[in-house]
Amino acid sequence: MSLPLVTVVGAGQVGATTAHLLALKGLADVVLIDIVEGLAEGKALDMTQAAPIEGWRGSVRGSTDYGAMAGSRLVVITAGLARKPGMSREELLAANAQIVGPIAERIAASASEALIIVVTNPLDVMVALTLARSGFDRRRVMGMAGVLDSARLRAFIAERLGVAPSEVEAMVLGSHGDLMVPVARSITVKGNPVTAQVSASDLEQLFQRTRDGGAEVVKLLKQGSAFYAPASGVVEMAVALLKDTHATLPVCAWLEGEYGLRDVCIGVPAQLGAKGIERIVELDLTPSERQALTAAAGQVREGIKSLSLTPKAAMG
Ligand code: A3D
Repeated sequence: MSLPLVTVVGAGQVGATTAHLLALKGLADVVLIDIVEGLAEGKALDMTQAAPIEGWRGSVRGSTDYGAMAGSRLVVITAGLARKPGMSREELLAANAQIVGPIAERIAASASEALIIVVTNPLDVMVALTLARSGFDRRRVMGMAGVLDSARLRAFIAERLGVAPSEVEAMVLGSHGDLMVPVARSITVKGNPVTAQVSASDLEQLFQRTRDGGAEVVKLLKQGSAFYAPASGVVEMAVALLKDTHATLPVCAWLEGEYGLRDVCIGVPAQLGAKGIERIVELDLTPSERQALTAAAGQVREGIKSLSLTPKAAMG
């Protein structure tokens, strides 16, 4: 049976780790693309030489040519800058829009049937930009952040309670970073509500550590930012899309009235399958969670406005 083709644009930390995981898990033939001459080719060659040891059967190719993505079932956008010290949110947004906008157009030209997962920050605005510039239907364009934020929270809760991380379930919605919205009632440990096992103040501390999860890694690394867990987050979404599992995961999606929000991209639970987002799942939120989601959407809307993406353009 042939494997689906997945292209990862950006062969940096997140992109290369994503390509490696996709190959290692036997999920896809992978094309890795980067503008830096030799970078994607070199990393792809290195991974290819691991295949006999690891026993995966897919191929990994590297290129500087966007045409190499032709025929992709899925394209993952990781190209762009991470926020550097002293760089404002607006500066990051403007710089990455210059990178992501043209890539979205190239995807529409070379892989017009593909689904797209965006990873580049600021995530929610980059998803809206990709939607606008690719002209794709909103079901086919989504962002990865909620899976990562949920995984961070699950890891911290598991550590606190001394249980396996896989025994903790959690759903984090909203915007990536400060404006994330953890849904306390969705959190279970071995199937039981976390609220029965962790006090409200301890839980709030774990939420705050999750909000600061990326910054905590950056502070330790001193250079660059998190990439192992982000790549795992992308691959969890890719499995649902490529294997048509109908899994419900928190993803950044364009809303048209769900959660009382429209014309904005924000993290919400969505059922994923071969056609992309099959359904946005509306959880019963508390008034404060709903308020936090609306506040996060407000900030994303400001970013969308700064790129002059009108709602109409954003839906292509
Ligand atoms: P890094 O290791 O710098 O890789 C970025 C790569 O993009 C580099 O190799 C560049 O050469 C390449 N690139 C730049 N412009 C282009 C282009 N036009 N076409 C192809 N390749 C290009 O960064 P990283 O991998 O650590 O992070 C990549 C992005 O993901 C950043 O914006 C991060 O902030 C973001 N990120 C988001 C999350 C989320 O959870 C949303 C997590 C981790 C990283």
